[in-house]
Amino acid sequence: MKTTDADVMVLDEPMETESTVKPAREPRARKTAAPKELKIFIDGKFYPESNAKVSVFDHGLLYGDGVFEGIRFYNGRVFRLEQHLERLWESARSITLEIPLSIPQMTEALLETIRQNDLRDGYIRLIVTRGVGNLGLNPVQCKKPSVIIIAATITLYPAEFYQKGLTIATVATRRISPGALSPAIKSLNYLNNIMARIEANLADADEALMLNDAGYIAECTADNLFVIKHGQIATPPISAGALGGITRSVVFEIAAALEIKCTEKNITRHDVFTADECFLTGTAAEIVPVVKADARAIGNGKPGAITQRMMERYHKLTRETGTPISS
Ligand code: PXG
Repeated sequence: MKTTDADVMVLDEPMETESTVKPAREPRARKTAAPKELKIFIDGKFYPESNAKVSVFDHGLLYGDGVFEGIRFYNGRVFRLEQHLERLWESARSITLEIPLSIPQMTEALLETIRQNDLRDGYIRLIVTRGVGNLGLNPVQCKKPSVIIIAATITLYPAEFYQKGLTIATVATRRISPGALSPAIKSLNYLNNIMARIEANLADADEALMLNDAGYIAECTADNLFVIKHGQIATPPISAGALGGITRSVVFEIAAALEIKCTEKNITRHDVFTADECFLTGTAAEIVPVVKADARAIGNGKPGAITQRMMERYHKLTRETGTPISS
């Protein structure tokens, strides 16, 4: 792929990395090298991050009109890539957004983005926007969806979260109801979750517990919730407003392998308060124990034994399975 645009990197030539770091103001010169700029994939070309830009008329920006995935890669392999792409295509189909690449083309673009950035462990943000339109919200003017792929290193949750567990607080913001917008669509419009997240911050909790309009638990702002009682695991069904999380589905698999019963059922705050154990799942968080809900200790207030077994198994799976990055 060649191009005449000076700001664009071509796929088959090595890129010259520019530094965006301003000269140090301190009198002593810094010894550390300037951080390398990421190479971002936008519609078939790679751009240095300082020059990776989209139009202000893109409806992804104007209206949150688009879909995305957050994917992780570990030890040179992309974890559950097929499942993430399937969910992306389903989200896109649901909002009548036609992804301008085939699944094999998207797979290759994604793997190439990781290679271009010389990464073995990290996080991918894959975005498909409605594309450039006019200031009206009607997407009929948007002729060409844009595909953006960012591969970066990930800032992990502090180790303390996994060792000691985190706290959650029920928030007043309800998970958006399927009659308004299906919570199963991973769209670029995350204001519902962001409002809940703000409430959790204000309540000094690590995550927000979001209920649906009927008062049952849906999920947290970027994670699914599980409770364990008498050795059995339960999580809200998709119909309660939970996203069909990829990590959630891996938990079902691990539970089956460990012969632990794991069911989808409506869960209330009462079930959380009286659970023996509780944990959250998400691509970024992986499996993380919850030890307090609305300032009440869950179980003995420490990460539970089944949760810890699930965490170990999940960790092993992420390091040993997945789509190899190298071609
Ligand atoms: N629920 C919601 C609403 C989510 O957005 C999950 C559950 C967990 O799904 P997975 O497939 O990751 O197990 C998500 C995850 C991030 C980030 O940067 C992740 C999500 C959304 C926003 C940010 O970690 N999605």
